[in-house]
Amino acid sequence: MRIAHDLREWVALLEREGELVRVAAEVDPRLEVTEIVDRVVKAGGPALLFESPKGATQPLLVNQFGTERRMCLAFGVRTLDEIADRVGEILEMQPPEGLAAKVRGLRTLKSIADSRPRTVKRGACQEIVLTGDDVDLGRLPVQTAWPGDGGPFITLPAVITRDPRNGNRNVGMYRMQVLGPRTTAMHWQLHKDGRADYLFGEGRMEVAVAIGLDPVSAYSASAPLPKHIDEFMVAGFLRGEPIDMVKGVTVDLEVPAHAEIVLEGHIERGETADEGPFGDHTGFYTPVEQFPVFNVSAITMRKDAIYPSIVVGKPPQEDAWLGKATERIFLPAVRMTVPEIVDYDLPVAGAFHNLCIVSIKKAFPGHARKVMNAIWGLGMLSLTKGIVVVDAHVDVHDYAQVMFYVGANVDPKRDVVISEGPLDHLDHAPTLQFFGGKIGVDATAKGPAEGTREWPPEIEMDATIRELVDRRWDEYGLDRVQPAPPD
Ligand SMILES: Cc1cc2nc3c(=O)[nH]c(=O)nc-3n(C[C@H](O)[C@H](O)[C@H](O)COP(=O)(O)O)c2cc1C
Ligand SMILES: [Mn+2]
Repeated sequence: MRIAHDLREWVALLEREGELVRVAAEVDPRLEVTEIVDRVVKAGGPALLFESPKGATQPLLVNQFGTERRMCLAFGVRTLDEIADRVGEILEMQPPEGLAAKVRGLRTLKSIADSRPRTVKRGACQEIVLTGDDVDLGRLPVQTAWPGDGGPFITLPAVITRDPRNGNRNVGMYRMQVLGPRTTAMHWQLHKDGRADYLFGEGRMEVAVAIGLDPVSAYSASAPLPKHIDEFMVAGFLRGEPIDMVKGVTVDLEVPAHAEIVLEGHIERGETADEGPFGDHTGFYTPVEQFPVFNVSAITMRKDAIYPSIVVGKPPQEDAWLGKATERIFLPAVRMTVPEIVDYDLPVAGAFHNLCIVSIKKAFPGHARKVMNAIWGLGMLSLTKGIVVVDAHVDVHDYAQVMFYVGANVDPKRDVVISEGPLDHLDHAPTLQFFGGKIGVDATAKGPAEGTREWPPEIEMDATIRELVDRRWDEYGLDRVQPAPPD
C-alpha cells in the first residue's frame, strides 16, 4: 500500500479514500472547532480541513488520526499488528544459520541502515522564511480548545532538540501554549526526553519545531522510545524510506524538509512562564505550572502551508488512535523484556496510564506479581497506575471477559497488590504530584501452590460436539439466530 510522504499527500490520500471533508464556512479556532470535532470524532467521522479558520491565513487540519482505518492508511497496513510484526522481526533477529537466513538478516539490517534521516540541501519547508518582526504566531489557526484553557495551544508539534552531552537528536510531541507573537511555553513533562536534554544543558539551547508532517513522522514524535533513539530514524524505518532533513535557517539543527511549517528558536535555561490551564487528555484541566519559554527566531513555511491540530479532552478523542498505535507497535518490545506476556491492552477510557490489562503464560507461583513489577519498571509503562493480570487464554481487548475473570478469580484480600511509585505528571488524583499509589489485581487462576484451595475447572464444551453442531446448524431451523463464531 502507498503511504504519504508529506502532509499534503496525506490530505490527498484521505480525500481519495473518502476520509476527509473540507469545511468552507468560516469557523472559529476558539472553541467552535472543538465542538465540531468532538461530535465528528465520537461518530467515527472523517478528517476535517477547515479552509477558512477565523483570523488566520492557513487552513486547519483536524481529526487526521481519528479512526483505526485512517491510522492503518497512515502506515499503509491493514491492521496495526502488521506494523508490530515488522518491528518484532528486527527485535527477534537471531544469528543467522544457513544462506537464506543470512540473506534475510542482511536485508533486515540494510532496511535499518537505510532508515537513518538523510541530509539534503534544500527543503520545501523553507519556501517562505519569516524572521524578526515578521514572526507572528497569531497568524496561525492555533486552537483554543476548551473554555477554561489559558490560551491557544499548538498541539501536534514535533519538537527537535539535541542532547548537549553527545549531540543525539530527540523528537517529541509536547504542546506549546502561544504566549505572544514570538513566544510559547514548552510543555516538557517530568519524565520526558526533551526535558532531559534541557536539563543537561546550560544557558541557551536551540530548538526547532516541525508542524505538519507525514502521518508516520508525526506519530513517531509521540512514541515513547528510549532516550538515545532518534524518533525520525524510527519514522524512516516505519515508512520504509528515510526522512530528508534540511539545516535550519537560524539554528544549527536539522528539520524535516517536507514539513509544512517550522518554528526555529531557543530556550534559555531558567526562563519559565505560567503554562495552562489546559483541558487535557485526562478529561480534566491541568492547572497552571511553570514551563520553559520558547523564543521563536524564525517561522519557515511551504507555500500554502496546512496547519494541523488535535483536540484532546475526555476520552475518547482523536489521540486514542495514536495511543492504540503505540500499544500495538510496542508489544514486541514489551515481550522482548517480559516474554511471558501474551498481549496487553491500555483502555482508551483509562487515558492510557491509568489502567493496563495484561495476559501472561503463567508458569510459577507469584508470576502475576512478577509481571506487575516488570511493568512498573518498564519505560513509560512504569507510570501505569492500575494493572490487571489474566491468564493467556483471556482476550485482554474484551473488557467483559476481563471483568468476568476479575470477578470470578479474585479474592480481594489475597490477590490485590497495593504498591507505590512514580505516576504520570498529569495525574491529579495522588496526594503528591508525580508519586503515589498503584494497584495490581491478580485475576489469574491459582491453586494450592499459591496457598489456595483446589481451583475448579472452567466450563467448556467438547470440541466434537461443537463441530457436530456447526455441521448440523442448518438442520435445526434456527436461521434467524446468528451463531457465535467459533474461537
Ligand atoms: C497529541 C499529543 C500531545 C502530547 N502532549 C504532550 C505534552 O504536552 N507534554 C509531554 O510531555 N508529552 C506530551 N505527549 C506525549 C509525548 O509526545 C510522548 O510521551 C513522547 O514519547 C515524548 O517524546 P520523548 O519520549 O522523546 O520525550 C503528547 C502526546 C500526544 C499524542
Ligand atoms: Mn525520545
